Amino acid sequence: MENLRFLEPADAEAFAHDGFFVRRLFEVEEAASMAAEFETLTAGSPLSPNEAGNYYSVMDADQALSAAIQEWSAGKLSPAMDRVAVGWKPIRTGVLIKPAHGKETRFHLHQPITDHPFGLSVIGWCALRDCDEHNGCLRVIPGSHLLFRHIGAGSAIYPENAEDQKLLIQRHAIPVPLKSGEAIFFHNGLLHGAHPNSTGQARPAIGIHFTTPDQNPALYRPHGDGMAAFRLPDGNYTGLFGANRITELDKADILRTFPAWNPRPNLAQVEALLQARGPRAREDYEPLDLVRHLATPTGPDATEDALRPLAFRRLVAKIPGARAVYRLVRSRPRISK
Ligand SMILES: O=C(O)CCC(=O)C(=O)O
Repeated sequence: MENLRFLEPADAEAFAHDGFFVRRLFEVEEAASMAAEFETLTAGSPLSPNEAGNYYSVMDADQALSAAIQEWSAGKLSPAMDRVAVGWKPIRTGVLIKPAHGKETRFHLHQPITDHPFGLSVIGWCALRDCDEHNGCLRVIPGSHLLFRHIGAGSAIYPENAEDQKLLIQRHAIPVPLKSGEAIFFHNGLLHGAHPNSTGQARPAIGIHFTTPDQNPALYRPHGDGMAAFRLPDGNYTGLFGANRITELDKADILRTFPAWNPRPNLAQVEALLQARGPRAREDYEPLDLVRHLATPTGPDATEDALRPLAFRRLVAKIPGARAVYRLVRSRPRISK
């Protein structure tokens, strides 16, 4: 896994297969004292809710506050991270608080955060109070980190069709309840969201986004018909989401441009790929090409039927030379009789 390595083999295995794992990062007492320290740090400075208004975060409009939170959280997380992985490089850290009675965080997929959009990047999200489905724990779709060649501006959810999304979430999403001090580590490309907080107490969490040492922070924005990766004005994310910062990005800071890949998969395609757990999407590999032929199935056995051709292709792909023969056959013009 490039030059970032999780110390526990079981963590590395779960991360590769499902796109996440859970492990204890802080003792319960440490987590409680961090939650208290954070309250003191931010006392008298109201945090800004995120765009959806459902949690407060380091993406605070007040840049001085955002920088202070980032520094504080980095100081807490760096020593703890060394117990989980080697070869990690922090890109940003922060605190995510879902207020009492905060709404759900809708499922989404992050855009890349570095100049290597298909390089490894990971989020560590550590509960500073026990959390479950009642007070806003995260929920994820295991295996979804492999599927999408997603760069798009902001976050997205695939499939885009609302009915398909509902079914995908019903069938495949799992909650990730955590005890105070435990953390989920998940791939930046994993579909995830958070339950609402239906309690009267805020749900605090501390978070870190980290990558391999060769990557540097970048911001992706639309550019012409595609997307561009921009170098960050100060070389980091602090305060970037505060008022007006994004408009300061300059064309001179474009690191690279990319096509606007817009996969628009349907439910059958997403489910087939989830089941197949093939290699991860990357610049020169679009997993959806394997399942373009699948239409959203209807009827009780339809999903099984839809999966059959994919299972056959995967079997054939294991036979040496079969890919080349397959390509040759496919490339010959069809002659109608
Ligand atoms: O902390 C939360 O409730 C949601 C966090 C999340 O979805 C994110 O950081 O992308």
